[in-house]
Amino acid sequence: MDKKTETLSNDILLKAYRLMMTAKAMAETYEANRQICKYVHSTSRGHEAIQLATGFLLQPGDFVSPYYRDESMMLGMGYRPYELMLQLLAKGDDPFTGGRAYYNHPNIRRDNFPKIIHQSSATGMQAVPTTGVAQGIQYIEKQKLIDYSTPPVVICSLGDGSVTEGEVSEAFQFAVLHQLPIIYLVQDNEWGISVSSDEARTMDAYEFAAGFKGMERVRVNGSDFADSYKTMQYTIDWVRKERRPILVHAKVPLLGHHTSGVRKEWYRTEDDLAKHAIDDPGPKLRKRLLQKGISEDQLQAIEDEERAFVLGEFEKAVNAPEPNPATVSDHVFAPTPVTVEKGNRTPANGEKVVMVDAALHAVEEIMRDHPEALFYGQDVGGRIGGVFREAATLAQKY
Ligand SMILES: Cc1ncc(C[n+]2csc(CCOP(=O)(O)OP(=O)(O)O)c2C)c(N)n1
Ligand SMILES: [Mg+2]
Repeated sequence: MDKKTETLSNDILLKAYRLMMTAKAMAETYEANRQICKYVHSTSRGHEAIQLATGFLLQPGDFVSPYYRDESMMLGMGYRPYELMLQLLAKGDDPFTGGRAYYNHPNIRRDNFPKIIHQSSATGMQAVPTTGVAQGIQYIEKQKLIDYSTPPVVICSLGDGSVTEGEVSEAFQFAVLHQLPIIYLVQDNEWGISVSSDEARTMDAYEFAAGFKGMERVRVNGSDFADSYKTMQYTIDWVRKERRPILVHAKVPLLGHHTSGVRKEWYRTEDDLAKHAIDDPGPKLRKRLLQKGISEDQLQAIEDEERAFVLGEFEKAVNAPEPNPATVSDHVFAPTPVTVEKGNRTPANGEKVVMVDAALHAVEEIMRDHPEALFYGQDVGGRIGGVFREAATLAQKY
């Protein structure tokens, strides 16, 4: 796949550099305050370039499932460090989960921002529901339910370790079968906690994707901001136009600890740490900016400003109110309009119905009342509606 070749403006490179320094100052602040930052958290150190590029390019109508390491993607989308820190510290005003989930487990529907469905801590679990979002968008387009001025794209962010999970294969299979408008962004740091890539797999995600017919794929140096930006720009434009799936394989170093609780020194050698340090995206971009005529003083000022800004954000977050215990059960169940049984049970007179038929009738009621409903699963097909006839006639009717 060809990438765009035009050179990027100094403005965008400086914006990226500033946010890289923000992310670095955040990681350093968390590390220096481990007594306060006691809930487990990962930082984006090493992955900043590809994440910022992605965050900059997403549009408000798009959907994204960030990974737990994607704080720089959040900064790129426009979230303030303070907002992310509220979740880090489980504060009541955390805009994502009101203090209920770990750091960088966002879910939010905010005006003028890309939309984020609920995220889980089980690695790879985002693949199936996020692919479902792309399926929903395709359905909306086919049924002409919304006339999109900018056709939305969906991004599912994954680590290299998570791609070895069965759940991810299931999502890939579905995306190629239905040709869904989704980008699987794989950030490959060659580690899945303490398991190295050669212990876990014989191929990387780019090679693996070749087995899924109809999956486009592209490689990118995820530690180089310009390469990351041009590749993601090309990829996002391509999916907006083509409405087909693509996998982006971004090679990145892992500079921080796996999480605050899993220290790199436990299992990584000096050689490995030194090899990863060479690809730190910050110094790489700094060198490029100096070559482009930006002064050392200007870059130093950015670093100092971001450090001071992050310290201020942290102090504010530490002093933010704790969650109100009375709200603990809010949002556990959606309120239901059905609270009492009304109407007549069928069939009348206590006559019995085989269980599979009762299920079929219930599903049929849903499909009749909600034209937007989809029914799918193993052996749910149009021919006979499954060998137990649990979907009999539904394909023909709906
Ligand atoms: C299903 C599941 N298995 C195991 C874990 C524990 N775990 C958390 S992160 C992780 C490694 C994931 O590696 P990768 O996807 O490469 O992401 P990275 O942290 O390297 O960015 C594991 C095994 C988990 N959270 N969920
Ligand atoms: Mg990894």
